[in-house]
Amino acid sequence: MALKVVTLVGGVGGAKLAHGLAQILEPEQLTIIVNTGDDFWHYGLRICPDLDTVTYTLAGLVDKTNGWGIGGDTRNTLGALQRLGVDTWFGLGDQDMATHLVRTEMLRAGDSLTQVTRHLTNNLGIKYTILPMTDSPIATMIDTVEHGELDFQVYFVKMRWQPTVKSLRLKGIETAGMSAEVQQAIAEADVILFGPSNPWLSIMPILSVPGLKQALLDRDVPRVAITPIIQGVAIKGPAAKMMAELNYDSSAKSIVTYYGEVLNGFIYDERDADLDMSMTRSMAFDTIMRSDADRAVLARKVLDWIEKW
Ligand code: FO1
Repeated sequence: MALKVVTLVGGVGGAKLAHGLAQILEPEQLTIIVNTGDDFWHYGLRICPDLDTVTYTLAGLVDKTNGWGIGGDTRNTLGALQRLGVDTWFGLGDQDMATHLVRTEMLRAGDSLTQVTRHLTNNLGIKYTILPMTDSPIATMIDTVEHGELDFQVYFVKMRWQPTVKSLRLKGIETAGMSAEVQQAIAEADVILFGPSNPWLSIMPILSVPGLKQALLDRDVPRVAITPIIQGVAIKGPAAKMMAELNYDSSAKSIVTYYGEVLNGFIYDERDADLDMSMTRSMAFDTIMRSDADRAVLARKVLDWIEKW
């Protein structure tokens, strides 16, 4: 029987790993569960940045420089909004806007985010299953020293993650639940991979969906994270800065500490070969994914290592 892999991811880094896995696995072997804590309403549209980043990456549409949005997209609509006096701090492209229009219309008509995501991915020719972590609307809120509590995208994009983080809260999580699709994917997984995404901003929201962490713990299978931190630095985004603010050492080791029992294996970067990782089953690889080929190579190495357990 073919190996079934579930990967938990946020945006850009996680999308790269998902793309690597998609290059080496058949569609029925891979399910990608995506953070939706970054989702928000903007200009009357429902925007799901991490779902879209994963979708555009797998569809080969993503803007390769930013890692999000659609390559070659224009911003005429934002220009027109600006002319009408609107503050256009969130960079929505014209083609990207089509995704949000379709999603918003379908949600308003009563479809679930899981159904909407299937519709979008099917139409973009993606054969792999991309699932939102939950169908309930969740909002990651960031409590900051300078500005009090901020909506995620205000903190992340408008303020360029400069405010000092005190704590995080997931609005709506108490009443959220796992979809049948997420439950089934986890129940059938032979391997669970935590993408090289920000553990606090991207993976913690997924693990906080009621019942989800326990569903993972119930699976006696490899549950392996890939480090988003190399030599104390985040490949992209605020992970290292946030770790310092939340009183963690900005080291790959702190990622293992943070995840705790939900992991039983860890991939760190070979540039961190001097770290003592003896507290968990671990392996060092080159985890930087510069090219499409790098993604497949890393995915292959991770699965080969796991198969030898
Ligand atoms: N990130 C930015 O830094 N600036 C933007 O203007 C921006 C726009 C944007 C539009 C659509 C989309 O799907 C993602 C977008 N992102 C932008 C990325 C996104 O906000 C973050 O990378 C994630 O939420 C964090 O994973």
